[in-house]
Amino acid sequence: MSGGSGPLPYSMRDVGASGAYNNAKFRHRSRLKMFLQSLATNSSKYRCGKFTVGKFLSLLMVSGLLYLFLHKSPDGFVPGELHGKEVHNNNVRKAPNIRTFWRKPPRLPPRLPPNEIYKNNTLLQHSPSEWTARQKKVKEAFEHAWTGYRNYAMGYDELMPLSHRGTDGLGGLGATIVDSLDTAIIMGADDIVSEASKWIEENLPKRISEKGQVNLFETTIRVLGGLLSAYHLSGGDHAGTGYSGIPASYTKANPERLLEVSKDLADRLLLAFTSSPTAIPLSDVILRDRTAHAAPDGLSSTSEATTLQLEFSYLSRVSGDPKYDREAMKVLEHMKTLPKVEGLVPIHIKGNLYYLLAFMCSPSSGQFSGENIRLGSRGDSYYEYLLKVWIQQEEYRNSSLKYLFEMYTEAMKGVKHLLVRKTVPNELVFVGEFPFGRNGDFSPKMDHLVCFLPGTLALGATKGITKKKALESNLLTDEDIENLQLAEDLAKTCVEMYFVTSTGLAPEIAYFHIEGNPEGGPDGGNKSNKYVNDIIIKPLDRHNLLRPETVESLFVLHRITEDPKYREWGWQIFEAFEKYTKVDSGGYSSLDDVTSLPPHRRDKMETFFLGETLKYLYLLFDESNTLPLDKYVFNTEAHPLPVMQSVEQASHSV
Ligand code: DMJ
Repeated sequence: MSGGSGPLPYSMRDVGASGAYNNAKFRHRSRLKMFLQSLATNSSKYRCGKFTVGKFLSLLMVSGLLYLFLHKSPDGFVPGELHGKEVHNNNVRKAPNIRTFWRKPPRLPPRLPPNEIYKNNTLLQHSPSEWTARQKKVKEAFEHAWTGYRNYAMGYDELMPLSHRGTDGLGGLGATIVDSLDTAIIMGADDIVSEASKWIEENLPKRISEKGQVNLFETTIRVLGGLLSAYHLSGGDHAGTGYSGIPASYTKANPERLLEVSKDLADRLLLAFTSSPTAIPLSDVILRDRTAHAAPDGLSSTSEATTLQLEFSYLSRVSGDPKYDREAMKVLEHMKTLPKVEGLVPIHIKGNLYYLLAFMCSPSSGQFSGENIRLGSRGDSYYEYLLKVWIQQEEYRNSSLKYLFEMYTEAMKGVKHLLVRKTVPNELVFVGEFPFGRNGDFSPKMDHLVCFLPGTLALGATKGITKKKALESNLLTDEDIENLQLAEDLAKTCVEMYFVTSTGLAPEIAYFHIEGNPEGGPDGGNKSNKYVNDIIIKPLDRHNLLRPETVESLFVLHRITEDPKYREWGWQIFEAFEKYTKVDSGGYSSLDDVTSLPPHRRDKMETFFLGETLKYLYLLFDESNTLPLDKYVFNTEAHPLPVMQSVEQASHSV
């Protein structure tokens, strides 16, 4: 497959009249062959005996070619493999000399940016069976990741793939196992389903009753979300095969046990809500003590407090107990009342500690703290859940939950008005930050975490159906179309954050060159990428944690627009993960620096690589619309939960 990005066509002459690229024009010309050919031609002329002006010129040309052949080019192309692209070595720049005039420009294959590859190169239209073969590769990667975890870290939260150990960074609930279970069910990785569900049944209840401190948000999205999704996919809340499209023959888990464990866990987590004097839950729970605590600084992350509702609401639905939904939804109702900046919110909320300290003089607990506005860490999934909670509860979309869609819509207007900018020189669209509020300076910084936004914007535009169907049914407003366009533009920027680096993997954070901003900085190392001067990657931001957000958005955009370029991009990213993060003995590692080759590895495989990244890649290459987006919402950890229809609607569809 062709490389995903690179410089524009070598010259306009390389573009045919039809606008299509003719690859035959770019066959590599060997200098040696050219020299021998010209020597042969000229030597036959010498045999004629006469020394003419023409012969003199030929001799000159031969000498020139000989000179070129024998001297190494100081600054020419250095062919090398980089995601199927050549590397243009710009490191050494010398003043032009005579050789510059003699040397023909190299005739290399055109390296086109992804869009143009899609438009002009029919070779990229892979057949359904090729996509199924690629999907199988993703399943093999998942099995490889699991094998490493099972062999060296079974029962721990995460695998340290280089030192062959496990680590409990998430409270010791075997987070990788629970995060992986629904992915294994979706992929039909039957042995893993059996191993994971056996471990959950035999060990998780005890762990939940004995373990200490866990973070409310992380435990909800990874563990509770994972249990509930596996419960649903195992037929817990529906008879027959349901809407998921997962073959009945695939191994499932025991739904009753999963629901029991979910309730026990959620009952303990619920204390974070009920112990708080405000609508904002405390950030941590001590599981064995059934107590909850605020973070030491008393601040809650906005995204953490507001990214709990899909899970708790679904649990209320399937358990018949409204308390989970009631407590979790109080947070969003409270958020509705807070002052915002064009729908945008600061990333911290004052929590319990502030409340206690300021009990007598300030009613401000539960209010925002500071003015830092961003859609990256601590802000991201607030915006995601405004939309997804509204989508999930179909029966209340036009009534009691309408406010959520209104908050989402206002926020996206705010994003477009305040945060969206374009880079120089190549006009990449990105979402920046206001670290000191909207009256402070704009920062052209974007976390990789922001790459969830293209998927969310696309979902918000069509509500999960295809763009084609939405247009045919006249369902798209001008704003929906605008949001869909922004989604596509941002997705391109997110993939360029990968393609611009030496490894083809994105850094944790990127900065962007904008007009009038003197801030410069190092690039990603792939000099052949068109956007190498648009994207800055600072030394401390060069790590990659195997994060899912970009492939998540590619999956959603592919489902909604049906544009095959999203799959091509996803495949390139998958190949880069395979090349640079796969550990032979099992598992995948994070990287310290995506801009250097070979990249230094970091001894950690995050649970979301199995829970999210590989799941989204698998579904991106899926040929059969498994887990349709108008029937499922994926929680922020990629655990699919069903859209909850009214009881009446549900009984019609059984
Ligand atoms: C995941 O745990 C979730 O997607 C969360 O919302 C953000 N960060 C990680 C993955 O990057």
